[in-house]
Amino acid sequence: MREKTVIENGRVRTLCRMCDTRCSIDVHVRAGILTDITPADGNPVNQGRMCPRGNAALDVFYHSDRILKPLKRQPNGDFIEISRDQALDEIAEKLQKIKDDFGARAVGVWKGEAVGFLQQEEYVRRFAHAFGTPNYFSNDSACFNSRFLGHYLVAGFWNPFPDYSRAGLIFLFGTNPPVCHPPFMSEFADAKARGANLVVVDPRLNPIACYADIFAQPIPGTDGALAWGLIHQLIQTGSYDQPFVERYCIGMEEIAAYARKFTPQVVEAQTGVYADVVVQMAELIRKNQPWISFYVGAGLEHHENGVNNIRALAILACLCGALDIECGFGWPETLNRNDLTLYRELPLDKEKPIGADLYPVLYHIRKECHSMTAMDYMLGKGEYPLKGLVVTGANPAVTNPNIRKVEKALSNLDILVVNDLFMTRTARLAHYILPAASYLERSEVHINHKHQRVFLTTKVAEIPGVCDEYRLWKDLAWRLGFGETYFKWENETEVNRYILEPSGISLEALQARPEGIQYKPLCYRKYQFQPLPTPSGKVEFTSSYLKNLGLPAIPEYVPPYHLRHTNKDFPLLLTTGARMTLFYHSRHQNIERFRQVHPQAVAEIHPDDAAQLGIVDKQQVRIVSEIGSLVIQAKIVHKSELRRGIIEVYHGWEDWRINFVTFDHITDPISGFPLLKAVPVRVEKP
Ligand SMILES: Nc1nc2c(c(=O)[nH]1)N[C@H]1C(S)=C(S)[C@@H](COP(=O)(O)OP(=O)(O)OC[C@H]3O[C@@H](n4cnc5c(=O)[nH]c(N)nc54)[C@H](O)[C@@H]3O)O[C@H]1N2
Ligand SMILES: Nc1nc2c(c(=O)[nH]1)N[C@H]1C(S)=C(S)[C@@H](COP(=O)(O)OP(=O)(O)OC[C@H]3O[C@@H](n4cnc5c(=O)[nH]c(N)nc54)[C@H](O)[C@@H]3O)O[C@H]1N2
Ligand code: SF4
Ligand SMILES: [Mo]
Repeated sequence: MREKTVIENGRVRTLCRMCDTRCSIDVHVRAGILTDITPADGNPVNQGRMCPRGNAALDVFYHSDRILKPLKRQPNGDFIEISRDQALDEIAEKLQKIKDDFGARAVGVWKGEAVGFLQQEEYVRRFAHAFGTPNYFSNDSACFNSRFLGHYLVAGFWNPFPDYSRAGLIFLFGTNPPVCHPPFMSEFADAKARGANLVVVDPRLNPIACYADIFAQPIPGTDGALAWGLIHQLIQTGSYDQPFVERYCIGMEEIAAYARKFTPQVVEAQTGVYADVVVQMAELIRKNQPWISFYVGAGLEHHENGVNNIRALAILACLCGALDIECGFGWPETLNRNDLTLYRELPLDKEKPIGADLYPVLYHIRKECHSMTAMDYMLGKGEYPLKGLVVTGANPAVTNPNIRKVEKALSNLDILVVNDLFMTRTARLAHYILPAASYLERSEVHINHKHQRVFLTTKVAEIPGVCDEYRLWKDLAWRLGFGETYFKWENETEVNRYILEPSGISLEALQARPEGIQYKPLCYRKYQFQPLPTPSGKVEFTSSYLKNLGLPAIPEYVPPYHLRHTNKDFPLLLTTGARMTLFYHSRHQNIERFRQVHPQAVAEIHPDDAAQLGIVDKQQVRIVSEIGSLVIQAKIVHKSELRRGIIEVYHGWEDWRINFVTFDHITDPISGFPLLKAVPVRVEKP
């Protein structure tokens, strides 16, 4: 590898993009070699700190397994190196042929978590529409969209990062901040130091639960019943923010009537959380309102009733008056910038975006096609065929549910192109693999809505032959004949300049301020002087938009699949994906020093379940669901660490893929999210 660093010696300040938190870091360069990464000051996001994954960017950058040349699969399955020009020429030719034979919509594009969410995502969406296909897929079909929709349907927005430091009560549902969002921890500490209370609701004892005033371990998928129970308590005791509700909310009567049946006893029967604990939680809410940060994590999303459970919690936050306050359910103001997508210029709604008929809310609001339905289209079972796919920064052959089907579907494509750094499970199925640039090799605009700051990352180094995300889409677009019109910028710097144009912040100003620029002062309770961005302009406890689509207007609680369909063949519940500090989904298992800490996958099992099954610690067990099975090592945890009856397995292992066991056919009717956190299973001795 002959990397070229932007400076010969010194430090380059940029943002870490090893996760979406985006902490400020310094990358150290000595004699043209990247030698270290250290945390940098000046950015309120990380306040001079960094997590252990921060400097693993160098392990990735210099990894000996990195793909540095385009690869083409041969008929015998082997890959050979080819030139970038040959690869792009052949890819473009094949995509064009599919377009000519089957129409542009027979090609799809897929963006994963690794590349990011602003221009990185917009390049992909732009390319799709310029080519003529509406079929944009992403990891967001199983991440974040349910949380976004749950809040958006109530208030018209969602900001994923509340300012916990100013809360009197922090209420966490299904989230594990010390592992997933380490910078939240200093805010928790600040709030705790001022006497704030903490409530954690999670079937698994995650590290944050150790600091909680109340820790409740509900039956997975039942959080909606708890939310309604708390709503009922607030209404019954008259302790909600009545002036706020009267002035700014619609649907109070309907929710008051619906909430009535969720007495603490009913909540206990449904969720397993004791009735007196429900009353205690309500008391903490009453005592601290409106200064409450409610935060919902992925733990609530991966259920087939996720959006409505999250909606019920969003309503609870509004009843407390926690809407758009300093620590609450924030209404972010965005940067006035140019958007790269072409939804306005080239709308393709009539082209039948995949999944838009099944999950219209997902498509209307998120402009996202449904990745699980795409598998059927690839297998020739859709309304039209999906024949070609270009994937960047994703590893769906590990991270999507029902991967036996995913592998079959991807293998059925006429062309699969994967842009990645490594030979992943997904890349192995590709016809062409393109070497991707890591974030250290890119310069991109990032926005943090919580702090209303815009940042520009600095490209630190370049590897000959390895191209950034913009070059990938640009080079394909020019070969396909729409480069001149839609990908005219010379390079990503010119794109960055274009994105920033309307903002009044120049590229040069941002370059000079790597710690970011606040584009607008934070302003709260904006609903007092402008309508909310919902159809009615008010907080919507009832949604006529959903009603018109034939969905319940209020977030009715539907017990989870496993309670509605008890099956004695599958008496346990598999919950997947509780994150680990050192791994990021399917990433970093190839970093030796991380792998030493986590040498292999384990299935966490409650000791009483293990005893009943006659299983001992470290024994191999087979986890079996309706659709698949996986042999994995058992790890018997302490009885307080898991609710009884639950098996927990991490989802990102390349060699122990739990998504063989998870379903893609039980989905949330609003977001289309798969059931990944309460899958009925049994455990056998293999
Ligand atoms: N180190 C690391 N950090 C990450 C990631 C990573 O892979 N590694 N991934 C990033 C991404 S993309 C995401 S989306 C976020 C996710 O981050 P979080 O939103 O914090 O989600 P998880 O870590 O998956 O934590 C989910 C918790 O929900 C619990 N849970 C499961 N089912 C239920 C339920 O029905 N109800 C309740 N109340 N709890 C439940 C689980 O036991 C688990 O502790 O993390 C991000 N941060
Ligand atoms: N069972 C189960 N499944 C889940 C979840 C769960 O909790 N349980 N969580 C879901 C969630 S929340 C998410 S976000 C998804 C994530 O799923 P994916 O989007 O598939 O994310 P990763 O597995 O991290 O795959 C990222 C790929 O990008 C590559 N990569 C790394 N850096 C770069 C880069 O800079 N550029 C490019 N082009 N490629 C890069 C990596 O090598 C890796 O192969 O998984 C989902 N799947
Ligand atoms: S939390 Fe860790 S991985 Fe995420 S941006 Fe910060 S240092 Fe990087
Ligand atoms: Mo995610």
